[in-house]
Amino acid sequence: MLKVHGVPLSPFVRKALLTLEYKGIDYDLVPVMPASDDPGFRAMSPLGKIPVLEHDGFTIPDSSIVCRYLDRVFPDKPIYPSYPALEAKATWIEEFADTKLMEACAGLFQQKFLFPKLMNKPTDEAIVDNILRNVMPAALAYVESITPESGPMVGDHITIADIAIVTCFAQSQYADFEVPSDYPRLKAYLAGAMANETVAGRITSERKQMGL
Ligand SMILES: N[C@@H](CCC(=O)N[C@@H](CS)C(=O)NCC(=O)O)C(=O)O
Repeated sequence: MLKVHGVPLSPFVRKALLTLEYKGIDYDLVPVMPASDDPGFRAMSPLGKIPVLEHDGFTIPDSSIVCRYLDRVFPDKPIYPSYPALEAKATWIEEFADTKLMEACAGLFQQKFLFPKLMNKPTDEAIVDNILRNVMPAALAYVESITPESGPMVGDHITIADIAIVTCFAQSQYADFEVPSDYPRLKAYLAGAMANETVAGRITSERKQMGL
């Protein structure tokens, strides 16, 4: 059985799980905390990051590499377009989501949910303020500018761009962050994306797994 090492509330683990579930591939989730110093985990993930994929004795870390590997090994319902310009666009959006958008969304999650609700640590309001004033608006403005009037982010079917964007906003939902109405295309896109069967199912499962 294919295994994913990580925890369900990690947005990068969620990216891999959404890919597996969208494609209908069975897997086991092996619980490992981020930055775990377990030697077996470090051998698979030298940077100490989750997720790690384990498949047929082969292991590989990093959600982007994992998702691309899964798309090659399980080509049904492809998530990387075959047309080069669309593939480049989808992987660029994945990169933007994994970096700038994630900084904003995961930062809010950490300060407003993880620390106060799961780790008994105080929220740093200065960090929250900086995210809301500076980091988030710039990220939202860019995503709004590339969001189509309707349909998926790139081309005519779900791609890694949708999966990478959705996992970010699934993260910021835990911090009760709502996209303001100044970003109407993104807001409409997210309403549809969050209602998608795979996405809604994943969020329900992770909440249940975490007892939330
Ligand atoms: N580029 C990596 C990022 C993964 C990542 O940052 N995972 C976080 C958890 S959400 C982690 O394991 N952090 C531990 C650390 O940075 O030490 C990917 O796409 O998988």
